[in-house]
Amino acid sequence: MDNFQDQLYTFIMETQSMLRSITSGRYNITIHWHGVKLPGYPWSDGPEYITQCPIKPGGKFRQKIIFSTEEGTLWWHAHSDWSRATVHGPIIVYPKINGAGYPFSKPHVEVPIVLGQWWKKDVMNVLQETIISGGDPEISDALTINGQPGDLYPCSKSEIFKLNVDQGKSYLLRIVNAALNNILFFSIANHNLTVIGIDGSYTKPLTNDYITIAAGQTIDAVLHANQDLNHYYMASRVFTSNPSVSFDNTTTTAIVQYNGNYTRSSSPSSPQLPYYNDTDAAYSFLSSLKSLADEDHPVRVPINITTRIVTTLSVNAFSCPGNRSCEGPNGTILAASMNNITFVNPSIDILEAYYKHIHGVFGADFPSFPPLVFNFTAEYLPLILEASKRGTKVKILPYNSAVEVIFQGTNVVASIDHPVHLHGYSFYIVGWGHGNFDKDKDPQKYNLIDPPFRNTVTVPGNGWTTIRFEASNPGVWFMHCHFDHHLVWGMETAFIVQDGAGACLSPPPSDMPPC
Ligand SMILES: [Cu+2]
Repeated sequence: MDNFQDQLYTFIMETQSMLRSITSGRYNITIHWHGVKLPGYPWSDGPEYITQCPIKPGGKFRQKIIFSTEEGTLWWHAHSDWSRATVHGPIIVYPKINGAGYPFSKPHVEVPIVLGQWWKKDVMNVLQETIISGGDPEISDALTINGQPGDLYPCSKSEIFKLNVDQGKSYLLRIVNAALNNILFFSIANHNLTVIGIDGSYTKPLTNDYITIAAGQTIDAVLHANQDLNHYYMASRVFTSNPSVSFDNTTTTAIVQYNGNYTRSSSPSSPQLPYYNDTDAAYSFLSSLKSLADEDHPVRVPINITTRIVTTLSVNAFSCPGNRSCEGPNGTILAASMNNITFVNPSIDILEAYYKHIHGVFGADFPSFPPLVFNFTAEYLPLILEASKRGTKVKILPYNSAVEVIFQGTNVVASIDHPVHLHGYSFYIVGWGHGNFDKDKDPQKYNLIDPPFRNTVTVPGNGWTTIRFEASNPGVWFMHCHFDHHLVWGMETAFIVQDGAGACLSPPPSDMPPC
């Protein structure tokens, strides 16, 4: 599998590409094109048991990747087990050749910056141990920048990633958070970053001395090499609103090194990263991001909502199966849910079952409202709330529905931030807040003018977020927490968007991997 890592695909907007995945590893695999909308063609989307069955070792599968409105940095990654820890890389979509071009002065150089997470152990064993123990996953041994942990860990000094820059030039950093279960702060000593795009969509320029980027998200940011000739650290570490849940508390570094003849300081200066539980720093950055919203990049927020879904995001706990004690709280086995449904993978993929009208694979009754209403963010909650219901439930959306989803984080078992990713769409993030969503007061503060347009949204621990999108892309589209342990625990569902006038689900290719 290692030969996939960090392969870079670049695309011009509105092209279609064919890529053939041939596995030579020991594990099943699927590949997801994160943020690519694949209009009417979920067959290439990748999540195992949602839109395809996995490619078995030695198997082949040709994926057609259809681009539409994406522009900027996206990424691709494995979407089976935890193989995306190493099987991933950036996707760069350039503006159309005769189109509007970049909505900012074109940087001199562009550089992918892929943030990752690394275990000394085979990550597949970490997954197996997590499933068997029922507890939190073993924390990673390192965070990485472009595959290297950097100077603050043993063994990385000679191979630390170095970005050599010319004074006076600008560098477009195409930043991907490929970590399995972290939200990260990232910063460069003595330099600001000017964010110009997120998740393959342009933003109003936002200059800051750090960024917050959740697992699954991408950020395009311009670095101006406008400081004294020297060398400077770039660094990244975890943000978590709940440090009582164990996390990798290390810091990864790389170096920005100015070209020229000069005497360097003995060691590079370090950036001031926000503290790991600095919730204000994390969310003030995220809520400062606005869509560009100009003539060439119009904003179309759905206004007259036809489908409203309120869903909780919870960590859950079941009693340990068999006569043993699991490593979850009080000997339980940890799980997770949306609207109290802990998602169970079906034996054949949902897309095939939907397309071929095979019954008994999934239920279409994902609740539109939390089945149990309580004070979701109360400090103490009765233990009886910890158990969820297992099921394979999806939500059917009529074509062109104007959809609003309100995610409500809960304090069941433990509150934590959840980066929720929707396949097949980007959505407008119209509002967010700490505590319980207030259906009367909070919508009055929605941003319907220039909200950020993303494919992955960070829902605050013990907080809420509202997204809106128009269901104009027929198919089966997965929605899940992008922390891979929460995904394994069941924090997911899928939308089935029905066909409509002029937009239909395409037939499958002939080489879909068999179940
Ligand atoms: Cu989560």
